[in-house]
Amino acid sequence: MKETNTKLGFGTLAIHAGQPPEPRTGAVMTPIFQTSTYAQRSPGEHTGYEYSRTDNPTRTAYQECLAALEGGKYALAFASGLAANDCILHLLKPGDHVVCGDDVYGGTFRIFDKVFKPMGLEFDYVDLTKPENLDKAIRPNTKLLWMETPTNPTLKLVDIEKLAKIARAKNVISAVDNTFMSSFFQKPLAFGADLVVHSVTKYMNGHSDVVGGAIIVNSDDLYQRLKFYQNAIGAVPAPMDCFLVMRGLKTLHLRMERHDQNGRAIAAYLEKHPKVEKVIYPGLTSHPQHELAKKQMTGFGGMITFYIKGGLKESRTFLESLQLFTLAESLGGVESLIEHPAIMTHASIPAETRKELGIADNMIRVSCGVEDLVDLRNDLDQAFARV
Ligand code: P1T
Repeated sequence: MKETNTKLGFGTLAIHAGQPPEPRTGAVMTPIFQTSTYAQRSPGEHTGYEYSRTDNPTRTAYQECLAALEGGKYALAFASGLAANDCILHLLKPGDHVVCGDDVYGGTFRIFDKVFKPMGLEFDYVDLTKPENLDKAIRPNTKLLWMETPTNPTLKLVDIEKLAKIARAKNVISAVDNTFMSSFFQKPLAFGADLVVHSVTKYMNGHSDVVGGAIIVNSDDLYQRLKFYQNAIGAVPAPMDCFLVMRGLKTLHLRMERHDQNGRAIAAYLEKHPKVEKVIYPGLTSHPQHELAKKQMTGFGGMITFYIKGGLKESRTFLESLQLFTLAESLGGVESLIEHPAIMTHASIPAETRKELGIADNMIRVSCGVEDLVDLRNDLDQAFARV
């Protein structure tokens, strides 16, 4: 494909967007331009590339692919999901106010609370499942609305369209962390959000071998400001990591379909299991926002949170007994992962807040991989039998 035609289907874009054959050699795969700098003909006369913190051809191709998949005009890539968050927060200045959902990844809360709050930014954590709470929380100095949907780890949803509309009417920039759905199952820009942010470490790369982040944006002005910070702060991904995530993206549509199939089946299995107290999965009719899930997502994905009957002892025995599911932080890889949010991913959330949100000792978070369903179910069966 010579130029990216965004009318093409998702799978076609995933494989081709930003990646025409390399013009000199015809190499079908985008080369890893492992260079920090670029020769200039005369001072200031160059090919468009000067220094790899500012731009690198492998990153350019990867960013074009990210933008096409999210249905956005521009994408910016970062060395981690949190580096992408950091870049967005630099749009604000001391005294500005942020409204954030009350359940977000522990590291997102930590960068807000421990890095930007001491620098003079103000934060309110609000239950955004009720859009009227946003109306109440917006103040004259509110500049940013931060949504994560589904949330990590309680899988609550927020109505992106309604919230982005409220924010826009008050000149508040709206950002959606789309990590759990990936660009395949949810398109926040189409619902009116200004910014989409991803930890590409998860589904987008999908192979648990890269840490990375991305921002996708339509507005020329926001893009220019964010691009300035991307270069000025410098938390950019290495060319090799750009190549790896771009390779991962080529199968995003195929992987997400299987994550979704396994997610639905395992959620249904858990819901019937006598040793399970409760299951949270947007695809179950028992999820309080199942209708919203059907409206703004085109699949339900592979993330499931459940409460095992009992407490920490039962959780530990279950987690230690699994053979196929790996007990590890992170999610969204081809291999199934499982973890204990209270002790692992959400330890940086204050204990009292964890309690309010239901991040209890018997809560377990599952990232269903793309293995054979029967093997995953057998593994869960044998681990439950030991509890
Ligand atoms: O780990 P990093 O690439 O910096 O991304 C941070 C991040 C941002 N947003 C969401 C929704 C996330 O889940 C994460 C990272 N989360 C985990 C490592 C985890 O196990 O939940």
